[in-house]
Amino acid sequence: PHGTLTVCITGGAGQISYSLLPLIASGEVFGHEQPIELRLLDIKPALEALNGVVMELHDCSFPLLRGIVATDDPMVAFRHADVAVLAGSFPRRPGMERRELLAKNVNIFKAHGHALDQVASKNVKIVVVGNPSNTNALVLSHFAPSIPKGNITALTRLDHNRTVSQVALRTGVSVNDVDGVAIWGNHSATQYPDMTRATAKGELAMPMLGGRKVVAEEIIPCIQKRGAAVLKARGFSSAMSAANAIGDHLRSWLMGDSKIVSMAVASDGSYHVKAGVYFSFPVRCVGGGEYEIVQGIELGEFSRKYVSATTEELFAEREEALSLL
Ligand code: NAX
Repeated sequence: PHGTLTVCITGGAGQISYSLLPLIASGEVFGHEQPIELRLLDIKPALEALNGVVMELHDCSFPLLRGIVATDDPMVAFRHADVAVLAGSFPRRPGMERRELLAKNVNIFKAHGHALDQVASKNVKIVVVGNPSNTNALVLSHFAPSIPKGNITALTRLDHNRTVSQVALRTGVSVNDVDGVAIWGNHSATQYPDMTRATAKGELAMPMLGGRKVVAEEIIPCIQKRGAAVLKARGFSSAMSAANAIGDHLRSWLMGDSKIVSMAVASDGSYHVKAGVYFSFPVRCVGGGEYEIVQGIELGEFSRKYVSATTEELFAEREEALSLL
């Protein structure tokens, strides 16, 4: 028999949460036997909207949903949390400087890190979604010293899924038949969607994709700028696909995955990325919240220049964030 899993979502009244909640509460993420208690955190001005979300959750009458707490107090929201999805963050306003945005988010992730450190389960599994997600994860871990760094991740599964999908569309196979893609580095425009070892139905995909020139000039920029393209088309940033990716990330991480996936995790010197940042790597998830960074991949010259650019950006973001603490 399963005990109840306490799942906390910050930015509970936001659009990603709205798409994620039915996946979690219906059993799609943690399995159809796993009872769930939800904790929804948002800020005071959003509490009325959050209450509407709670009403709708009740109206869904999900059999696995054993309780809902909606609050603006992180100490209440994170109490005994087993899983925390951190989507609550300060949005970029027109004309806002990057540093100003970073400063707002440093404060949020400082407060949330502190609260998680105090009241969450020591085994809590955390996925940071709010941007800049890798650096927010770093700030969080700094203020949550009692939570193992390996329990903190940032989301790059959306970028990974976008890459899988582009390879499938462009080689004419189904997404199930694509393997071997990876996202390296920051969840930003410097991310490196790596297709050099991708296979479509077991065959190397690069030639079918049109070779290095097409990959470099067309496909990589398409994935790097996909978020902006969705925002431009929809008038809102990606939410359905982001929620779907969060579900995939948590399912792979907690239940295991036969395929290699991408997650931003604490760097440990693998691939010359020194410890000190949250960096997306290809990882193998064996289940139960354990992962290992896949070792031994030969990064050719083509890949190395992308990996160094995104590494440099992450260490620069790290410096900037640390200067704001
Ligand atoms: P929304 O603006 O719809 O929702 C954000 C919610 O967070 C709002 O309800 C807001 O009131 C709340 N919030 C703000 N400060 C808070 C605080 N201190 N504590 C708790 N809640 C707080 O954004 P949404 O579209 O849901 O996106 C959420 C975040 O995900 C954004 O930062 C966005 O940039 C980021 N994304 C990250 C992605 C990734 O792959 N890592 C992809 C999707 C998305 O762009």
